[in-house]
Amino acid sequence: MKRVSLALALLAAAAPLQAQSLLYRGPNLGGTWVPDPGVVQFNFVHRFYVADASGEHKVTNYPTFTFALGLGHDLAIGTHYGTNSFVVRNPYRPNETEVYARWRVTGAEGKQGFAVSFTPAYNFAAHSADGELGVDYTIGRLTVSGAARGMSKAFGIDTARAAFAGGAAARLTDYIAVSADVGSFVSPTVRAAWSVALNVLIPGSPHTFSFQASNATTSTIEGNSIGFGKMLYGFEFTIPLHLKRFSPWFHKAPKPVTIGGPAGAAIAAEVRMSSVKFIGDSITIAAGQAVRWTNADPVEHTVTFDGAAEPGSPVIPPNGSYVHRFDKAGRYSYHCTPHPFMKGVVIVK
Ligand SMILES: [Cu+2]
Repeated sequence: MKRVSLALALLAAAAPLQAQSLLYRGPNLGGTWVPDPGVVQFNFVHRFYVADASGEHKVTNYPTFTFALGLGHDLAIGTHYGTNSFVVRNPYRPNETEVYARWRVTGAEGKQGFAVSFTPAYNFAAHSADGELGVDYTIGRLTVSGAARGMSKAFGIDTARAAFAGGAAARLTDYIAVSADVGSFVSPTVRAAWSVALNVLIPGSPHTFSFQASNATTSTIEGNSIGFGKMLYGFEFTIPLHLKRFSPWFHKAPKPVTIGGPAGAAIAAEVRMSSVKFIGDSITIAAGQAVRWTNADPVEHTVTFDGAAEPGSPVIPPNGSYVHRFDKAGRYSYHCTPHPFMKGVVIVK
């Protein structure tokens, strides 16, 4: 039983900090991911090739921006915007916008077993109603994915078409994965799309990053199904934005909290952290007295002593304060870890 709970704890630790990780899907698969409620997911795919025929090494770029908002109940709405698309060529429309909704019927990212989602979409460049049924199966460190896609007017041509895609992502460690996929139209008149990637979870952050090679120019349902004549290199970066983080814009200052503060210490001096400065940057107290730092800024600060003279504070949130008692005479210089240019000194006599 103990062993089982330890294994479960390890599994939980291995899961990424936030949903929507490149460690669980191939570059050209929409996957089954849905952002957590109140989270805006911003993903940025950037691919390019270098034309050296003219000797000028011209770089041509193929970016796709993804924005998706988690609505709760495994629902999301989102958009893909590709600014150099080859999906609609006649008449040529380089800018491709797709809006979509997604409903994850079952499963969750990183959870063992099946995950299934439906993604109805509309492609404004092609004037096409598109859709994808995505299925993932995760077993241990491997996730296998498949997608069935339908389009009412793919490429802006008045013919309904279907495409299929499949791929896999293998997590070599908790932080590194390799993935690959291929997508093709049924009875294809166009080139199939493929991709391979090396994916990393950036430690201590909710971000994932991939280095990739592919022949697809955009990350829409249509773009993920059609290859381009050239091999493109590039990357994807995933950024979850918690809307809660922006609440200070709309609400009063958060409740005051005090960190540290040994019982019975007489507070002999106050230091305000304001405008990214320590106001009262040099103070003198007697041994056994305490100093209180109060954060009047909307960002987090720390009181970190140089050369580890004293333990120092954890992160002090906006409106938070930190109390520290100095028992020995000396000169204690300190700074803020996120803002090393914030400096101060406590002189204890
Ligand atoms: Cu600071």
